[in-house]
Amino acid sequence: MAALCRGAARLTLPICQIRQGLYRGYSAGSSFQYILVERKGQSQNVGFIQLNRPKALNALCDGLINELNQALDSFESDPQVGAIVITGSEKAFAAGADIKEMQNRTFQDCYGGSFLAHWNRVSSARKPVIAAVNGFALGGGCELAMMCDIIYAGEKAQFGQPEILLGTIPGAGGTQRLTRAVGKSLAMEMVLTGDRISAQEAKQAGLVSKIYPADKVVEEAISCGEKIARNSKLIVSMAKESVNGAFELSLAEGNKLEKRLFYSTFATEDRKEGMTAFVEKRKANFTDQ
Ligand code: CO8
Repeated sequence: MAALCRGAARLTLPICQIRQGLYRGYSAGSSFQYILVERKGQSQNVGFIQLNRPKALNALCDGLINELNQALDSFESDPQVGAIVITGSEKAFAAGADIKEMQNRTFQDCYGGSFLAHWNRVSSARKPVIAAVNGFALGGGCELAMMCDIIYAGEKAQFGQPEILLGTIPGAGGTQRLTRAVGKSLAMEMVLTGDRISAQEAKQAGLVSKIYPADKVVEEAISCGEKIARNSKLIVSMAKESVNGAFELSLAEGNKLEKRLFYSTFATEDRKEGMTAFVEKRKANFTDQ
């Protein structure tokens, strides 16, 4: 399937090096074709994934998604990494699922083969994931950004769900996450017309949390990742789980989940350390225990 993808650069990193946290640069003959992977930040504690299929505006072919999932698995199991940033290029975060790869699919292929069922790996990440979006975030690209926990946008970013113009509908959460993020009227308008919204409109509607000049978005996303990674990874995961509960549960159930997780923090060393450090007027030294 990966062979179907076109327009990828061949700068890659071996996954084993990512696991060991040993890499400092790119290495020949390594396993990634469609993404670039590094650890960033002063303490090398932010996992960084750059979609790198420039000729196809980072269209999300099957091979790219497989690599993205592998990189996420590696960062999730790397104890040094406390947050992950996903970005694209200045022209495109991602212009959607690969239309050329989908063009000749039949219903039987899709349904029988659970087509693109592995697309939602980002949404099951336990570590926080920040999307740094420049340029087009369309269709599956917008859906990918919305699977992340925080979206930072460049001033010229554009978000859209143009599937309707292709005779189909969003299939990776677009109708659901967009509606929760921006409300029914704007989501309907975007999904039914295929019209895009600007970064400024996306910010106003609550889809993105911050806008920066295009050349600053990635560094700001990394800096946000570093800020998160300075906290206890254990407690950060609990906080993330609790916020995500708001999308799945009733208010009463969500509040119960929050309370259980809040109580659970009292079983951790990091909660003790955090409060002791405050009382002793010093900086907390979290150990993720
Ligand atoms: N798939 C494949 N190739 C693409 C895609 C894409 N989504 N988008 C751009 N490309 C390719 C173009 O074909 C072109 O390649 P080539 O040079 O070989 O012809 C190259 O990228 C550059 O594109 P353009 O020449 O079109 O560049 P422009 O700057 O003129 O236009 C646009 C940029 C506006 C982004 C335009 O390329 C465009 O409209 N792209 C398609 C956007 C789109 O419709 N996205 C939605 C795709 S469907 C989808 O995402 C469904 C997800 C469902 C997930 C289901 C999971 C279960």
